[in-house]
Amino acid sequence: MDLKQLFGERIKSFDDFLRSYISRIDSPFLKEGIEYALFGDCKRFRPLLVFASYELFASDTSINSIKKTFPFAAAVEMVHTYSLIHDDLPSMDNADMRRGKPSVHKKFGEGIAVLLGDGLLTEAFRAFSIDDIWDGVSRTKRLVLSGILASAIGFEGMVEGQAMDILYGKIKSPVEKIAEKKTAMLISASCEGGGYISGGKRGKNLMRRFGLLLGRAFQIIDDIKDHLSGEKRKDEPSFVEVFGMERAKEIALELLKKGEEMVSGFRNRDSIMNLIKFLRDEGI
Ligand code: GRG
Repeated sequence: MDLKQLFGERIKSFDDFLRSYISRIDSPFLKEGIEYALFGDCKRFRPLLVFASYELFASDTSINSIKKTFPFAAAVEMVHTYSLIHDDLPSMDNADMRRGKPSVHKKFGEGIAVLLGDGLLTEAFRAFSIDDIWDGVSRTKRLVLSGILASAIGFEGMVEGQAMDILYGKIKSPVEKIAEKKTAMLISASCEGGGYISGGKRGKNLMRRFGLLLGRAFQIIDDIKDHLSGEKRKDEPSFVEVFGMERAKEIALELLKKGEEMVSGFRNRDSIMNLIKFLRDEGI
């Protein structure tokens, strides 16, 4: 399943927004790196989740209506990109390639890569306070949205998960917990925020739980793919290693099925169903 084919209009429109957003950033020394990191061979999976979650509770599902979520989706994508830049560093996962090209530290050096990650994380939160990029999302709602994102990625979320991952050689935390924090919480925040913009509290709560299911499945499927391609790092937590290939697949399928059941009663479910299907086809 090709996400670009399915969601081409959304991805293009979102990428235009992101380009225009970063064009306003006055940072002559880092500008090239910001663009390099944010664009490339990538899926925009988290932004697509924001849009699809918004759609579930929205009466108008046109691209114009979906644009309301672009600033939040951009914040999510900037956070995700920061996490990839830092994760690729030699002191973390030590990856040479990312998004179809040399990783950011390979291209610009480690110091600049650290700063680009720092800057993207900061910029993500600045976005919530820039009035003219938000259309019809109140400041109060933006405060809630920034809280959703912050709670998912800090010491109680992604950063803690990354610490558990790094320390796995010494302290074997449960793989379920690592996946939840390192991967699922940001995916869940994407769904929660999208659901909140159109569906208020109900959308927020339902999509947070939905996103956790999907996020856990995302990590298991990544473990399966890594295992099949032989790319697994030594001492890296892996569902395949802990549960075996067959059971890991079963767990991922069960999570996706539960997610499907949660949204199956919605009229505007096509996009979210397609994203679930995309994950299912990816690894299994
Ligand atoms: C450095 C604080 C810090 C955290 C790192 C990167 C990270 C947290 C965790 C990685 C979790 C994860 C999602 C692992 C799977 C690896 C993977 C496929 C990541 C890339 O996400 P995609 O596939 O990438 O959505 P694109 O480039 O399409 O956005």
